[in-house]
Amino acid sequence: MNKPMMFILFMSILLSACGSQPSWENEEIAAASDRIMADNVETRWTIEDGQTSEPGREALIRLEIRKDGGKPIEAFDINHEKLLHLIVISKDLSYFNHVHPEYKGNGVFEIANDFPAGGEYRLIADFKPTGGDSMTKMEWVKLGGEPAAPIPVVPDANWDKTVEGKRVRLSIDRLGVNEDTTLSFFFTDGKTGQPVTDLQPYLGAIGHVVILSEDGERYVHVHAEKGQGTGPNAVFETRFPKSGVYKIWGQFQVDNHVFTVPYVVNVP
Ligand SMILES: [Cu+2]
Repeated sequence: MNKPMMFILFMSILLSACGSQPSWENEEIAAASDRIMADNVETRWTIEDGQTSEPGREALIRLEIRKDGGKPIEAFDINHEKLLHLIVISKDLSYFNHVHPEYKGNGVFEIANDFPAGGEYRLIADFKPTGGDSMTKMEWVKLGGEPAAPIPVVPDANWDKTVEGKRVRLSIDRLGVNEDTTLSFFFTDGKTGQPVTDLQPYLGAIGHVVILSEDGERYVHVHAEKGQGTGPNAVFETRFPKSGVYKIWGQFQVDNHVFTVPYVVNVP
């Protein structure tokens, strides 16, 4: 081997040594920058109107989840027992549905939904790509057909509701902007007044609470406190981002049946 060849061989060994030594560091950096964050995720929503006659109409909701480069996100982690949680709310907040679309592969989720009328709906998806953050993506969609007459969103005079035979009283310890607060639901039997002590876990917690601002723009995150029993109390933690009117939907399960209790509150 001549001298220039020796030199090239030596340099290439040196370079490959330099290149290989910190490669685990490079991988870590790559992994960190590959971490899927909400800002790097795009969702494309489509609604395929069914052929059913009004007022009730079934339509297929399709959600494609992609990285901002356009590649589908393939893998999702189970979060609260499901790969994806979808909330469907009418523009006037009178209609609420919480469903779990089927994963079709290639970042596509689908579910048929029975909409009460045409018009605008807020779709809210909660999911966690594998190796990424938990995230929420929201979209307004418009369904063909005649919209229902809007029902005004009016703050409740009291937070004492009876739904499907259960009396549910809500108390909120601090109702202010950007304050950590707790929502406590207290359950009694609507007829006997006896405390309800047989709440069943729903999606891995004592219940599920959704909060949306009156204009549909702010979806407020709520967490059930850990280690709760089976009633008569269910406690959740949250924080309201801005003053205004919000609707709260509490979902609970008794006798393998989920019921939804709505409240409207004004955050001063
Ligand atoms: Cu869900």
